[in-house]
Order: sequence, then C-alpha cells, then structure tokens
Amino acid sequence: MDRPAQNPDFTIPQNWEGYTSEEHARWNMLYERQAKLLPGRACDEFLAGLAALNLNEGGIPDFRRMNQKLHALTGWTVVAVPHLVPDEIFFEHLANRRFPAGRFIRGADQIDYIQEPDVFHDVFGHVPMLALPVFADHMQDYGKAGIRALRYDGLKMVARLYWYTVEFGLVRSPQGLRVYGSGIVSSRTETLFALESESPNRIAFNLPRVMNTDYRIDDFQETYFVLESFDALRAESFQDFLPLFKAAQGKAPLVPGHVDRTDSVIHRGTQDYARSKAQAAE
Ligand code: HBI
Ligand code: FE
Repeated sequence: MDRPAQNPDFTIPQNWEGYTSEEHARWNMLYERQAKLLPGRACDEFLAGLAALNLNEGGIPDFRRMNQKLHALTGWTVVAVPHLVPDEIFFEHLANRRFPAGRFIRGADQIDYIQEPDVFHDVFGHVPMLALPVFADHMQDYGKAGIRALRYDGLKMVARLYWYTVEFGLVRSPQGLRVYGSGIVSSRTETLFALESESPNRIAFNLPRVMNTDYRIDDFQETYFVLESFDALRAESFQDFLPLFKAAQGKAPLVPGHVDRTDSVIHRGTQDYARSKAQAAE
C-alpha cells in the first residue's frame, strides 16, 4: 500500500477490493461509535448528510458508490490520495469540487489519535457536510481563495480559516452549540471536549479574528469558534482576502488561547487542560 503509482494531481485508485476484513471492521467500529455519540452533539446538517450518503453499508465506503450519491446532491466527488498533498494541489481539487481523501485507515493501535488524515477522518468527517449545498459552495470558494492566497502570501491566513471552521468548527442551533468540524466529529474525545469541557474558549466566529489566530495541530484546541449559520460562513468568506492579508503583514498572530476584548465570548475557558499538558511537558 505504500508507494502507489500516482497521477500528476496526486490521485490514486482507491483499490476498494484491496481492503482487508480487519480494515472494514475498524471502519464499522469507528462509525458505530460516532453514530451513537453525535445525535444531539453534531448539527442537523451533518447528521442529514451522514444519513443521505449511506456510509454504513458495511465497511469502508467504496468511493464509486458514494460518489454517485454525493455528485447527485451537490456536484462534488471524492478522489483518493495517498497522504497529504501539496497545498496548490489540494486547493486545485477543492476549486473543482473534488475532495482529496486518504484511502488508508488508521491502525488498531491509533484508534483515537492519528497524525495524517485517514479515510475515516476524510470521509466520515468531511463528506457529510459536502452534501449540504451552501457548504459545498463554500468549500469550492475556499479552494479558489487558497489558490489566490498562495500568490499573495496569505497561505497561513486561509489555513487558519479552514482549521477553525472546516476542521474544528462549532455552530449555534436553537437547542445549543453543535459540532460540525471534521476533526471533531471524527473524534470521540474531541467531540466531548469541544462541547462539554470547561477548559476551552468558545468564541463567536469573526473572520479576520480567526485568520489572525494560530492553532494547535497536536492536541485539543484551546479555542473553538462558533458560527451563527453556514449561510453566514459562506457570506463572510465570499470576499477578496487581499486587504486582510495586507493588514496582517508584519503583525504577530494571536496565540491559540487568546481572548480579546473585542471578542463575543460564549464561554471563557479555564484552560485547565492546556495548562496541565504544558506542565506535564516540562
Ligand atoms: N492534503 N490530503 C490532504 N488533506 C488536507 O486536508 C490538506 C492537504 N494538503 C494541504 C492542506 N490540507 C492545507 O493546504 C489546507 O488545510 C490549508
Ligand atoms: Fe480534515
């Protein structure tokens, strides 16, 4: 599985027939665990997308079958890639309504933490939201914005936007806060932490604020940003980011746990978790 022949756009065949029964069983276990946890915690849009795509037909989804459903809903398809792809390749896929997904599944010894996105994170985590038209359009806009960002020194800023929304976003619902970010919904522990822990900040989404805030890649977030709605995300993101890139030039980004006096704070975190982790590392 380690060095498959690769196209210039980094795609490879999924080779669905190549998965072992242990790998399919691992998908089923992860699926069942999250499907039980997410009602009342993930937003309705995510749960509707998950239900529409039949990702529990038995084992790791066959992208060919899944794509028939997804493409009919929003014009997106999922393509298999071996690992993380270069930024420009990633953005080019998104700008053309293709989502690059890892085809390997995490090992039995890494059920709760993986470094690189596997098929469970990429498919269970990302694809349900791609079945929602406004989010599907936003993801394409994001790909186009990413291509421009590479030209204008804005990569870090668009990557932060992606991180704090697509990967680790929360959204308000009439019944309370809900998760939709793929890094959260594909993780049992982070679903509970993001919603129920006293430790992290929960702050209303604000585009320039988010684009100027560093993030952690190796642990739970110190701050989660909360959308009013997916329409609001698309509306705010559908703008030329160039003035924002320029305004940020030469300024240090905010640290992940920062709370600003201009923030609309929903929950001021204790940061007990981050502090205990930092102490343990000393
Ligand atoms: N590649 N396969 C894959 N998945 C990603 O999420 C990804 C990537 N390459 C680059 C990248 N993400 C970043 O550019 C964005 O998250 C900003
Ligand atoms: Fe992801």
